[in-house]
Amino acid sequence: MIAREVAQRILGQLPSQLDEPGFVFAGIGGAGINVLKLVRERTALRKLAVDTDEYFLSLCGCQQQLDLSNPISRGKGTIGDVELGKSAALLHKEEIAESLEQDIILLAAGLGRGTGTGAAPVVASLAKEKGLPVLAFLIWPFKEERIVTKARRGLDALKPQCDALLILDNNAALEVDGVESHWEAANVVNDMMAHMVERLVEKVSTAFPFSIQDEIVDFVEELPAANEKFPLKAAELAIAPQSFEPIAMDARGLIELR
Ligand SMILES: Nc1nc2c(ncn2[C@@H]2O[C@H](COP(=O)(O)OP(=O)(O)OP(=O)(O)O)[C@@H](O)[C@H]2O)c(=O)[nH]1
Ligand SMILES: [Mg+2]
Repeated sequence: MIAREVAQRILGQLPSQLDEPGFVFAGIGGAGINVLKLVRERTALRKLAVDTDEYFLSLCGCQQQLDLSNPISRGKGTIGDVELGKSAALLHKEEIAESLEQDIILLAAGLGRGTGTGAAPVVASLAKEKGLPVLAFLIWPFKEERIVTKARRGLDALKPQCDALLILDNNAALEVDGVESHWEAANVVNDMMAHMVERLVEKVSTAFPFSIQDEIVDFVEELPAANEKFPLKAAELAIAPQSFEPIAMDARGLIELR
């Protein structure tokens, strides 16, 4: 049911005359870019790395980069300041909008610090202004970071700008067998998210134009299975704020969102 709704929302926004849908995958901030780096090159999408951290961007190896650092963070990232992340993105609105020349926009960001949390809603809203479907792949922070309030606010800002949101929880990854550190948990999440992005793009691109709706439905329905394979406890999918209805992939790990 939800899967079909996601598919319809996305399809409803694609132009009727389309050869094959093109994807942009924007990794925003450190976590988003780490996921972006893992998506295999043969995946049919255009990668875009967006950050306020000049040094991190210079190391990411991504061909297309948007450096939001000037003048606001002077190259150094926002050090957790969400308002700074937002202002940096607003100051680079035109460049961001120009870089979103595709049919479907995928975003990845970690919530709770400055750049991903502040800039992702701006990127999503610019895509929406162009009438493009936006799917956000988000990472929920570790409890120990004590940034849940900021993460939640970021999520609230993003929800109205996205057609679908999928959240993977770093805390859940800590409980995966064999994971012994926060670093390893973060990597489990990154791998799983990169895999999901690849899978979605592959499915939609191969099916087009015949059964794109079925493929998106399939992708959403497949998530619990993917979750079993990568035994994360919480992954959620939500559609639009009005009908925000998290699906618990595993009830034990459901993130409290309200
Ligand atoms: N799974 C995973 N989580 C990460 C990773 N890096 C950071 N995080 C999480 O994502 C949250 C946001 O961190 P970053 O993406 O580094 O922050 P940012 O958006 O670059 O913001 P600033 O550096 O403050 O400007 C963190 O609080 C972590 O919980 C990563 O590689 N993998
Ligand atoms: Mg950063």
